[in-house]
Amino acid sequence: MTFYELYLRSFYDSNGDGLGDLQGLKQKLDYLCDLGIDHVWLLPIMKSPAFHGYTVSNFFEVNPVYGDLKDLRETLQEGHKKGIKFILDLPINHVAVTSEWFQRALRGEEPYKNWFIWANEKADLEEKRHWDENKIWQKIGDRYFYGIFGPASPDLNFESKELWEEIKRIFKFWLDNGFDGFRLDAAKHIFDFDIEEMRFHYQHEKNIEFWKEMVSYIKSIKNDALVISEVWDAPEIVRKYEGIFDIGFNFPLAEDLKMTLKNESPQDLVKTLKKCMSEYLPNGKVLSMSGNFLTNHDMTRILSDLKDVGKVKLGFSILYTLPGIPFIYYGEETGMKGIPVDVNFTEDSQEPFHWYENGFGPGQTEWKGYKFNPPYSGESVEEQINEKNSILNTIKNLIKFRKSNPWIDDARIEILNFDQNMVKLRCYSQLNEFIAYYNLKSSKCSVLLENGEELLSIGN
Ligand code: ACG
Repeated sequence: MTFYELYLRSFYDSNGDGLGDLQGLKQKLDYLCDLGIDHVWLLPIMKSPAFHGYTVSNFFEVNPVYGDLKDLRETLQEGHKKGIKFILDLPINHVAVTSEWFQRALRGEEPYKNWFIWANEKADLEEKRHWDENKIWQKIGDRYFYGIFGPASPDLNFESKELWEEIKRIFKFWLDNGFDGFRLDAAKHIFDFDIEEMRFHYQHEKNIEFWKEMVSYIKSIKNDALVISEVWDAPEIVRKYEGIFDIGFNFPLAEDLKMTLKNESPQDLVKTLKKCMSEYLPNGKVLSMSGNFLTNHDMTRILSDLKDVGKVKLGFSILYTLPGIPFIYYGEETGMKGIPVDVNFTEDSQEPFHWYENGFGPGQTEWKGYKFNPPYSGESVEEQINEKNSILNTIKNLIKFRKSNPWIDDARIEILNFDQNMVKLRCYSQLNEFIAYYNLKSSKCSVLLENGEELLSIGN
């Protein structure tokens, strides 16, 4: 499987309003096929007041700026014909303040008022979430609601079993409309609050119970539906969720790989790969597949982070030769740049995808002014497509290699040796194997091949 994380608003515009849309995606499916992509993770497309779509105002409606259900069904069908499957990002931990559910709750209507968490005298209104300085209680009128992701997104209260049934209807609705699975946003946050104590507290056991029921429901509707979880945490927490989902994003691997590339350190890569084998990609013991990636929409783009095209290419070379399921975030294949202000303001890592050298042309999206990716910055498809060594063509070749070797998804790895420049790795299954040489340094180095005869010079 080769995944592409796609942000519709920035992709391809079919009706000239500057915003990417579903018909635009349909027109550009061949671009994805040509890149070798067979799975698209579509960032949220439901009705939402927010550019990112993670605050949903109606779970049963396509955001009108992207089209309607007919456009969706047509696009998915066309993609299916071309061998592409689509995974919908479904953020169900919270809703938009503007959603009917929350508005009715504010009016005190049953059952909605019980679908949210309201502060009482026990609540510490100054309590902050554990990863930054943002408060967890949000003021509305003279009340406070619990909103771990900020004032625009009241958390749903999953103590209410009716809500579980409502969420199942949502999953069914999107499967019935042609999706092939889901990316489950904020999976560790469904139960992250202690109602008795009125404070933030992860309840992993309850999350697991919830997700087991949801996943089995999803599979009962479509038995080959793919379910991917986002649990952004340390390996010991991620491991608690092992086996419940088909794929779990491997955040620790992403962090370690980027550190390794920055440090140009073969020793670090060996450590990362060893960890891979024992901690986050345990050979032979994998219950959920490891979702391997370098960046996503919440993060600094890879070229802005590593600041070096050679390192980016090496990063993807490692990614596409490791067991697990490789994901690429749109625009990384052309070397787009972007640094979000922080995880709360991510526009700058979601800029319009560049089709044309001068930044204009049919289908080009323009919903946001370029901050990191101005025209003529060399990272458009138009500029890169015919340049043999462009990032685009390098990544295309890597994906082509990966697609023609699907056995790598659940292969094993073994570190053969390493020196001050390079790491030599064997990736193997019962029937197949290859040897990979990764030169971590910015300068070229020589490699003595297995047959002892040929000397290759690898690197940038
Ligand atoms: C998802 C989406 C994101 C979206 C939401 C909300 C959730 O990808 O685009 O925001 O729908 C936390 C959550 C994630 C969440 C990110 C943004 N991502 O857990 O679900 O925030 C620590 C915490 C993590 C935290 C991370 C953020 O543990 O929980 O993610 O920090 O940086 C080591 C540690 C690890 C630590 C990392 C990083 O690895 O082991 O624990 O993670 O270092 O320090 C969207 C918008 C937002 C909007 C929201 C409603 O983007 O702007 O507010 O929707």
